[in-house]
Amino acid sequence: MLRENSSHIGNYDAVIIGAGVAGLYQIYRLRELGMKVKAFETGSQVGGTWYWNRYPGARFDSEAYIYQYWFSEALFKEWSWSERFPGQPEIERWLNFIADRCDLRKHIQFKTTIKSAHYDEAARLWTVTTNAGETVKTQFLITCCGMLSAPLESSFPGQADFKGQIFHTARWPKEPVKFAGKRVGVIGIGATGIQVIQTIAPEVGHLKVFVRTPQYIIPMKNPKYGPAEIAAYKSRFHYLANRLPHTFSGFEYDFDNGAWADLTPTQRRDVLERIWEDGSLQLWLASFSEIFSDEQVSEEVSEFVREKMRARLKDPKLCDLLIPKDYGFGTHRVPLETNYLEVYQRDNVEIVGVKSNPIERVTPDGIQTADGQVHKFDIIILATGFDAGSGALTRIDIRGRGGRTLKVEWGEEIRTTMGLQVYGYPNLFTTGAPLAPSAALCNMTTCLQQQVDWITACIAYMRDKSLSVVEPTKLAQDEWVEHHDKLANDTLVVKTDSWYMGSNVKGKPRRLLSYIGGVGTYRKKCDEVAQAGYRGFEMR
Ligand code: NA7
Repeated sequence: MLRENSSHIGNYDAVIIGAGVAGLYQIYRLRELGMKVKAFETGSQVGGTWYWNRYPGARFDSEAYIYQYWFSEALFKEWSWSERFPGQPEIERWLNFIADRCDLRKHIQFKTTIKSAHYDEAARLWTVTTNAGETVKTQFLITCCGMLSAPLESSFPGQADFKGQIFHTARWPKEPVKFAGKRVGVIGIGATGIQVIQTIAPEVGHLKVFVRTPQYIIPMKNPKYGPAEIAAYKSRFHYLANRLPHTFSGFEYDFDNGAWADLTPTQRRDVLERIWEDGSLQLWLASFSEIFSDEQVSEEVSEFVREKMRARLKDPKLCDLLIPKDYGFGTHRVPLETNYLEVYQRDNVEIVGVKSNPIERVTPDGIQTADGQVHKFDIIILATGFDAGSGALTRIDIRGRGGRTLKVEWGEEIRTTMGLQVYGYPNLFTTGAPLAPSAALCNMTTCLQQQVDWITACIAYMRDKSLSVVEPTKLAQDEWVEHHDKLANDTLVVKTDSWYMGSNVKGKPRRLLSYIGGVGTYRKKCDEVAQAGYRGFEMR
């Protein structure tokens, strides 16, 4: 038996949860302030999203040269990307390179999951407990858990009894999975499902794809990079570092095509065709902002994409199952793809429509639909997504002032102050959390670095003034939630069901999880708050 206190492994100025894009940068920044920092990471290595999502075909939908850290021109230039949208192994190698070059690993305890974090008001400290029962005490607790890191792994009854192999895409094994000759079922055609399906289709014996809601898509253009392309993007370091923080989505491109109403139908079409040809998320995040708010523009751009999809799918039955009809283009995530639609024309690929004939359960042999049919498989792949934004935090027992718990509070309503703090939870900072512009509507590295920089500056300010506790006021949080909702409710995004609205998780309170005012606007608001001595954040 452990003696009392024998599991206490230290006192820190700051504890960071997660060693992905945000966690690594947060360690780096707080170390610069001379703080004693410790990070905990469930994985056995750094990388976060890019450690866990090692499923076949996983790759960037952000251009590699913008999915970057901007604190060091030398580091940016030291790493050379092999293509415009590289795959997961290369991205994971890059994050390991960052961790090594910045000597960050020594601050990280791997293979450790944080189970609870309780705030002690009298001591003004958080007690953080790991899965092994170890505890640490810390003044500041900073969650860098990622927005899409709580996988929906147990989606169906009977999964444990399946005789074959069953994987959620975000818990993919490190050892290669053998697909040759196998009967494979994939559930889900979000950004993840599409990458998996287009990658494994040529390899598997037979593939059945369970499709509930059709997806708009954009064909990816992914040229390989040689010395000339690498030199060209590297020479743009300063331009990119200055530009990305100010665009709508933290990408290089922005809504620079003029107002829809000012253009003729021919001019609009020309813009759409030109942007379509770019083979990036530009059509979604930087064509016409009206697609998010104006029903008619939304319908016209949606129809433009449907037309492109029809031309490739040809078969009316495939068109019926795979082309969206009842929600607008871009009102949830638009995946990039490569020959994804053509996969359904292969002899070894079949679609099972499960909108009106839903999946009921997993049986020992396969997947049973409501009509009683059992589809037999050797391998089942769950590309069923995540409890986004809030899930990573509600899976930890986080208790703030007066014993309040985040799980209970967010079970009723998900509220934050600028996605950076939560009222009632002093000295808890969050990155990639709800009500800030993260994954849904932002190039993640842009948003996460901005949040880490803001948090670091806030802590530096407090240390400078010998203040030890910071917490948003109830009023500041109410105002932020109201502002967030006002912007959200003026858009079409709130009308579409997806993880953006939390509607993919039964019982989750409905609210747009990402701030939709734009990355540049959000940054400006955060900066104004800081410049006004952290207005709305009480310090003592
Ligand atoms: P998503 O985008 O949440 O997609 C999940 C998919 O799984 C989606 O097609 C769902 O259909 C489908 N799904 C979930 N449950 C079921 C059931 N019960 N039956 C049939 N189909 C089901 O997750 P991803 O991992 O693809 O992407 C998440 C983000 O990661 C992405 O947006 C990028 O930012 C990176 P539905 O649409 O609910 O009908």
